[in-house]
Amino acid sequence: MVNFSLEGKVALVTGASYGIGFAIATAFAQAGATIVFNDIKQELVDKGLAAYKEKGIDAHGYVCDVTDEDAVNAFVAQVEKEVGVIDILVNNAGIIKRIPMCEMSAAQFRQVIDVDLNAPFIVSKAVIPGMIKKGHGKIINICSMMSELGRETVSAYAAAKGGLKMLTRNIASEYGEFNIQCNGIGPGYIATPQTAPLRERQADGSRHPFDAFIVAKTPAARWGTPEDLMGPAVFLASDASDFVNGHVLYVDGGILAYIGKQPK
Ligand code: NAP
Ligand code: GCO
Repeated sequence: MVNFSLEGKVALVTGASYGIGFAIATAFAQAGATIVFNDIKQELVDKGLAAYKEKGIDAHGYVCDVTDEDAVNAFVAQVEKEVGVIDILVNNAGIIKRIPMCEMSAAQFRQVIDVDLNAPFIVSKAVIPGMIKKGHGKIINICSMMSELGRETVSAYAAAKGGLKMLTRNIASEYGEFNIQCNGIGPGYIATPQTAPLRERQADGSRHPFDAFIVAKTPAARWGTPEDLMGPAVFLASDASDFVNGHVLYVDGGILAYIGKQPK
């Protein structure tokens, strides 16, 4: 029988106090996994712990900045001691800066690359040795439409998420022989705090032009929700996807398949 169960598995989802990470971790818990998450600030970890508790999930929350290699190594060692060796990693923590490229400083560009690309490298390399010892592992990198497409103001984010797609393929290539599968999820436009500025109502009550643009660009004719990512994430974390490796699963309501609305 096809096996989507995560019973007995330890799953680390980074930056999962709220938003997409929270929904993915919730789905993993519902499928039987023990949840570990981190965030940069204690207050966010506390908020996350309360939100998981409300859903009946006994999650383990830690403070850790995923860009800090020493802190990540210490965090993963602590999780292995206190909770167990990690079977599933979701590199979810991410930031975006919407700044026209010629106005963006190199420091701002580096900061986005640091969180969205360097950190998945740092966290993956911290958990892979444990996965090799266990004889299996699943790594899911949260990519983006911007792993494939560009647009005004998101040069650093697109460079990072494009790089993350290739890091995904490389981890699959390098560690597939150890029964580790590394895949990406490319969410479409999802209603979370990260995209809130793109959905703000205008002073006259009308839709933000970008909001209207995305709804028109999406065959599903709506923004995605974090819950839309739950099923795909459970699939990629479970034994059901054991021969899926180095793939990016776009969960975008059809955006990438669509040329756009024809003019009337
Ligand atoms: P979000 O609401 O902004 O949540 C991101 C989380 O990552 C926050 O909890 C944030 O904490 C945490 N984080 C940021 N930097 C961190 C660091 N250095 N160390 C640890 N945690 C850190 O974002 P989201 O929309 O749920 O997005 C989650 C992931 O999906 C991101 O990688 C994003 O790029 C990607 N994504 C989002 C969309 C979308 O439409 N929303 C689409 C495609 C891909 P703070 O609150 O403290 O910053
Ligand atoms: C933007 C958005 C996107 C999304 C997402 C798309 O400004 O264009 O924030 O980049 O968050 O990553 O998949």
